[in-house]
Amino acid sequence: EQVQTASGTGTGVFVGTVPLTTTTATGGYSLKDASRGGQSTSDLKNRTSGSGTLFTDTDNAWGDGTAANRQSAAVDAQFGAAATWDYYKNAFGRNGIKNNGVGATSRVHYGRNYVNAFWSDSCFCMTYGDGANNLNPLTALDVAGHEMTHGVTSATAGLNYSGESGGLNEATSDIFGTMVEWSADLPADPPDYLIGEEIDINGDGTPLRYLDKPSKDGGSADAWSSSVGGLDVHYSSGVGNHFFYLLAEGSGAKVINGVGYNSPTSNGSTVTGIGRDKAAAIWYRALTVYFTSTTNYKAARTGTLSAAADLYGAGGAEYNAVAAAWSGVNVN
Ligand code: ASN
Ligand code: ZN
Ligand code: CA
Repeated sequence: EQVQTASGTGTGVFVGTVPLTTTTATGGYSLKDASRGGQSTSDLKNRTSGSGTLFTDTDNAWGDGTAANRQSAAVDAQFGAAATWDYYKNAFGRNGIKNNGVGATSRVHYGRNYVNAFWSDSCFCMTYGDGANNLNPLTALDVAGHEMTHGVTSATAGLNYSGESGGLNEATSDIFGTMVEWSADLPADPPDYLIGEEIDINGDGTPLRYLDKPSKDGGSADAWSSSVGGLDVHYSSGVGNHFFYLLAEGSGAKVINGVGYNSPTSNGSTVTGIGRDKAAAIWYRALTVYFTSTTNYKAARTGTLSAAADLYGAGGAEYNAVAAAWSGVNVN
């Protein structure tokens, strides 16, 4: 049977109005993207298991921007999966999470009042709760990129999800979730170095995490210490997130897209950034060539230096910036 792709439009809770590649189905369309490995989104209908029901629509105009419309969160999830697919393809030539052309599925409306989202290797899927009051879904673009990147990490370095390797696993998801947001560059979600700022999970406008100064979340580490491996992986990730911000943007204060950042180094040194695209390329090469399941922060320094040497030359400006950024988070 021939798959007929169609050009739809969706209005998500967070992504605004965006194009969606869909599939013609009996009586209309299904939310499945044959141009990106068959990625699709299904409705769990507040259950916590099963593959849910594939979203369908009669006119190929999906969602209305409100969380009360069941399709709106699905638009966010489906667009997030597409943007993440496109980021890995365009930046690194990676053809899906496993680099085999196969797309992942997304499930929305998991349980009730569930304030989280997660990746699962076993279903090769991302799952999103509807958050507080069941009307605040966790489907922001950086979160979609974060969750899907857990699949990439699992398919490559396989960083164990505890101790320092767990912090590196989480940082990898925050770094590429951020890169997905920058690559999509949506008017409805201007890119930044914050995670989950669109969700307002704390009810006071603050994001889940800050890459420039991770301790602003009240728990994350700004720099390495011998106790960092004992923290929750969403806090030990701060060392890697702060390294990435310093490498991309440099130390000190600046305003980007109207958001103020201030990123002091732990040793008082000044770091000059090399830009986020080069910083991401170095992290991606380290993840896919040098990191293993047991890589710790000291080994991440070595691996990213090797990656920088491969890509830009040993002893060049990029290589030296990697060394300086790690020293700026006390990884020596
Ligand atoms: N949203 C969380 C994450 O992806 C779920 C978890 O704790 N693993 O990190
Ligand atoms: Zn995560
Ligand atoms: Ca963000």
